[in-house]
Amino acid sequence: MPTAARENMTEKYVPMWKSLDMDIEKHNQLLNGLGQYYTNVVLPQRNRPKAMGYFDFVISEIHGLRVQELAELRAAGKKVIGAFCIYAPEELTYAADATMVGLCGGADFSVPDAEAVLPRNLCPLIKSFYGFKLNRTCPYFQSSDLVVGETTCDGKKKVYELLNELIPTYVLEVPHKPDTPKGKESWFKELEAFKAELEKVTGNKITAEKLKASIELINNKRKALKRLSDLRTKSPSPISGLDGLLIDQIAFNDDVKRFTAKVNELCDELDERVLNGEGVAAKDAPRIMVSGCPMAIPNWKLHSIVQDAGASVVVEESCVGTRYFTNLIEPKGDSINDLLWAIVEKYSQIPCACFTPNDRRVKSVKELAEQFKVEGVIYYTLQNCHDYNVEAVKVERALKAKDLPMLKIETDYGTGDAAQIKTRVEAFLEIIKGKQ
Ligand code: BJ8
Repeated sequence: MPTAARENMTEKYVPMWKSLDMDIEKHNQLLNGLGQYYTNVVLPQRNRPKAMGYFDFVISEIHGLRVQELAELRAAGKKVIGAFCIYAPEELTYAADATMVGLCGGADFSVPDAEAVLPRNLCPLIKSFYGFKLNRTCPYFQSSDLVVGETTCDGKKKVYELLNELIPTYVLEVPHKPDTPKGKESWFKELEAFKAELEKVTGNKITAEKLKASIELINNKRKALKRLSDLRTKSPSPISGLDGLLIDQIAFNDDVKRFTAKVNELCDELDERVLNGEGVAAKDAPRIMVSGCPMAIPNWKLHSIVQDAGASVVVEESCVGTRYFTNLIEPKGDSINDLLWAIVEKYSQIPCACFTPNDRRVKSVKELAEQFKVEGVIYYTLQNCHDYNVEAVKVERALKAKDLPMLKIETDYGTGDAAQIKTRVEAFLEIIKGKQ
């Protein structure tokens, strides 16, 4: 966003941010940094679809207009529920007439504040979100009436205890063998308990009718994202990896109906591009899958490096990516129990590395590689994320058997290693080109 526009926005929303008890001075620093980063990294991309204008607008107003919408919802008596994981059931939240927003941290900005309390050798995603709550610069945290954590990785689980000192934090007990009868039984009970909690917090009863409607609402969002993802299987891809990632990130914060409509509008434009054989990268640009830890806003580091090196990221095997939208919820009946069981079935198929065994993910990586005609996989691990770090062994073996090269990148949110990553990515792309 141009500096003048940013300053105007800052002025306009100060009273709202103050009412949310935000640290205005620190928040200004954050906005300036984010605005410049977006202007330097995302906006200069060539040949972007016209419909990306909406998503650029969303980002430019991500701490403004969208937060104002949430304030209006709250003024009308509705609740905002913050979440950190795609296991937090959006469908139940919307069925309670509440709104869910993503709170995962993707910025280095808040990490020093978190490190004043937490150990340094902890995953940056966790330090980032905890720091944002500590330093009061995230309007989504400040707008949340309740946050929902989950027992996935140890780092998150323990930080939720500390987070609960700052904001009411409800922790879902996610089974670590979710795809077993015992796991599903236990997840069903957790959903029942979460339903009761939502009813208590919102004062609204979750009826079968409401839950059915919200399942359809979220299914439609997932369908639109899947449609967009399917378009990236085309060669050349009609949209850049960075823009694809951006939309997957925005999916966790925008108004669901509007977002779904805008993604479908974008897909209509991309359909045209595909018909005309129009793409965003050179026809022979290596097609890359990024697989691993989720990339929360504004984590665009790896994608921009890969794109600048002349490759095309065509798919993210990630929770900010295929893991979020691959499966829909398909109820087999109309009762609350039927609907809850349908949610259990869908969520227990999410192949997160926190669970064991997680062969479903290895299978998914292999299938996506074929479907997207991928020529190489960049395995992305955040520092100190043991689950994804260890699971790289199995993924690499599976890819080797398919003669697909894999590059493992372990990084944080800082820019200190960008030059080194760039060199490694360039060398990796040379290997791929040698095979073309
Ligand atoms: S379902 S991937 S969104 S837990 S915070 S595990 S990076 S050490 S985010 Fe996740 Fe749900 Fe699983 Fe998906 Fe590692 Fe960091 Fe833990 Fe992380």
